[in-house]
Amino acid sequence: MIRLIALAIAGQLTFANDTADQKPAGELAQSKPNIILVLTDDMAWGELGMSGNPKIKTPNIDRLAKESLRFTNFNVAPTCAPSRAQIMSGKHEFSVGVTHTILDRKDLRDDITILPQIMKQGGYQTGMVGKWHLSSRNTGLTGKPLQPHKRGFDTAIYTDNQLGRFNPTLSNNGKKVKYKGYCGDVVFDEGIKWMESCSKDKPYFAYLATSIPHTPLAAPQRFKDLYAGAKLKNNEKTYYAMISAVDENVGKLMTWIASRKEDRETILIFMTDNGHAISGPDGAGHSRDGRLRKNGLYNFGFRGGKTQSWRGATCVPFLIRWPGVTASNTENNTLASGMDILPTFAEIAGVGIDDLGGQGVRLLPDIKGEKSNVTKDRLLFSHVGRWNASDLMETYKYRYVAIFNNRYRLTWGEKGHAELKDYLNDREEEKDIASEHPELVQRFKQEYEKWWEAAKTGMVNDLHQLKTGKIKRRKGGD
Ligand SMILES: [Ca+2]
Repeated sequence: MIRLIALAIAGQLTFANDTADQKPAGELAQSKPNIILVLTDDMAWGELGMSGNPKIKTPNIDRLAKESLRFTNFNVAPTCAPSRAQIMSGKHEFSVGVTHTILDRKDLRDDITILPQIMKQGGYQTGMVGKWHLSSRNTGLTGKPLQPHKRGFDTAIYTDNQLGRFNPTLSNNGKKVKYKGYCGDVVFDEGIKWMESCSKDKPYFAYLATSIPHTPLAAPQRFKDLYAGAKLKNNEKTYYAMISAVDENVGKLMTWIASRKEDRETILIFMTDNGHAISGPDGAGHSRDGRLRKNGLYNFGFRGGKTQSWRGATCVPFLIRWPGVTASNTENNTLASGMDILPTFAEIAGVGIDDLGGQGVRLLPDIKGEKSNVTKDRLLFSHVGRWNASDLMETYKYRYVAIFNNRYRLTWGEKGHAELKDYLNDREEEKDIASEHPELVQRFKQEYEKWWEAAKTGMVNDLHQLKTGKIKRRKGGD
């Protein structure tokens, strides 16, 4: 449901007013739109000026937000590779083998059809630039390739994880190429170059995945200068400078889109891959129970950050601007997920897909302002994964876990008992109301038990390690 309201959360935006440019749904099919999906790494709602952050400078993303439909309850996984697995598969990351950001456990299982392959089926030209993080090994467990240019992207200019901050060397369809400049600029510049190289006879899908503002922290001086006088620590200034660098590139992209003369519309989506971080919750100022310390970075009032279980771990910006379809400066509070991107894009591309087993849901009705496909009883499951080794997964079953519907969230922290929060009315998830809703707690727990047993069957990389006895221990990761 679209609510035409002022952005009360920031108190800075004007009332939404233009629904007049919405097209009848039938016209959508006449010309498939281009799709540009911008994904940033490790920034959340709190890192936007429009969210009331008094220090950060993001004028272009703020402008895009005003021109967009904003999903206010859009949830991804609490870390990098798992969120990318959701986007690429339409399923929970555990169902497709991704239980960590390192080792073989970030390998997106090779026996499934992924997003760019679906877009190609729909006649799209497909390109990506940036951080892939779903393995660049030659083959997965069934012998199929894992690199993005062999999994549906016509062009993939990428690294498996972090891009070098300046003059990064990237794989261009498997060939190492050194690019000049700041990594944030490279992602957008090469993305624009690729889009300019596309035929106008067919739509394109461009996936631009920055690896910033994740650590290591580094930004061009002119962005650091924006924060010279700010009351922030040096690493925080650089973190915000990296976000301002992304912001400038988003502005550049918007200008480029406006300059194009094309018959088809271009959808622009901006989203992020996990909650609050530089690049973990500690760096942003959260304690292990998710509470923000007094000197922590602004987090939009949410509890928790990256790798944790509270809302600040998973609820991220999702802005979509589709001229003629989305009403500008509007909000949608549907309980949405990164898993929903694949079925939604498939519908836009006119591609029928296999049943996703009740995981990703088509959001096109929400985007068009029609009755949502997302049912009121939808439950989402968040689990940080990251067990030290595959043989320990059961001992991590209740560590940084959340089960949530569109109002209540049952969470486990690092250790301890479950707490139930009415997160819609208790933004900071302070009050445990489990004792007031024992039936709800019981139901959520039962659903979680079922979900966990089913999810384990999809953890192919962990299962393979257990079967072969080649248990790899964690050495680090992000
Ligand atoms: Ca991330």
